[in-house]
Amino acid sequence: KQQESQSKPAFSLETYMTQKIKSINEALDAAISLKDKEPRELHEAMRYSLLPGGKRVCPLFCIASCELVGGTESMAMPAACSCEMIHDAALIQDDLPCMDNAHLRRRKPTTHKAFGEAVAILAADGLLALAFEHIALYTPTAVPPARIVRGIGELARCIGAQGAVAGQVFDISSQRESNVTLEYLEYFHLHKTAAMLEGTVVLGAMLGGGSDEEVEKIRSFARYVGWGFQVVDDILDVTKSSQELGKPTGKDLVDGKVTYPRLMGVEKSREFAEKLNKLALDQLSGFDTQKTVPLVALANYIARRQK
Ligand code: GRG
Repeated sequence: KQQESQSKPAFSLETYMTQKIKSINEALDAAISLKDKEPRELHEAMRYSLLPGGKRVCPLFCIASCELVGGTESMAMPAACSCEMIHDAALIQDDLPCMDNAHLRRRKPTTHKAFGEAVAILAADGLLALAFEHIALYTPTAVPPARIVRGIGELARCIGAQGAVAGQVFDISSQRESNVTLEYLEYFHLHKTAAMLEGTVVLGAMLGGGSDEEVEKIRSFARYVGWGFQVVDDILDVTKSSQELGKPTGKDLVDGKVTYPRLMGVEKSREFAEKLNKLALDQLSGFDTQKTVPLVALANYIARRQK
């Protein structure tokens, strides 16, 4: 009995996410305060796109992977905020009239609808630059500078012209392509969606002091999770309305978009998402099982989410 009462309570993803998201939102709020900031409208637009409403998937994974390899939340928090800044910069651009032309995101007008196109583009530039400034200046001194430099390099590579930017280019071309194959979908989702998550977790693991072998396992884990995220996203697009999902609405270009359910049907897509989740979890098999609990729970949440 005494032993039972002393044993650790079961892990609750809900409690974990609530606590971490609260800290992440507070850190983001502080990172982008409006105090003494000019031009005012630009900073308001940056804040507008950054503040609450999103699932905070990138920051959660960044912190969890840092903790998996023995690091702490505070070591990863500035980097976690930076990953959210980059994610939100990409969302601003993705919603622009020249891309998806979305009117609503996170149940609010998209940034270009609220602030105009020019300010929205500049707010995305501002967020992207601030992201790198923020990791460089605010990562605690407990993290050796060499880890920070390596992590920044990885993150930049994953979101750049060999990563998320390439994925976005392929996404746009796929809307004009009549013969989109599964291989093509895999390529652009690994770049467009998975690369951002890859950069996020690799950065977290590097800051936490993960060995090269650990970092590579976590990288591989993130690629499967990110890929699965997109498969589930495609399934939810056909099974739920945009309103229910709080997803961007008013998109011009999605109608002709090739998705997993279009190519393999909803049931097979669900099986495929489960398979990717299993492959993701397999990558964590060499780690201490206790320490993998948050990442495993986050991966299951991505694979089984309803929004
Ligand atoms: C690196 C700034 C930058 C740009 C790269 C525009 C672009 C080029 C890439 C687009 C990448 C993109 C928008 C991918 C979609 C990623 C995705 C899964 C979005 C939905 O994310 P959720 O559901 O959104 O996590 P919330 O609102 O919860 O944060």
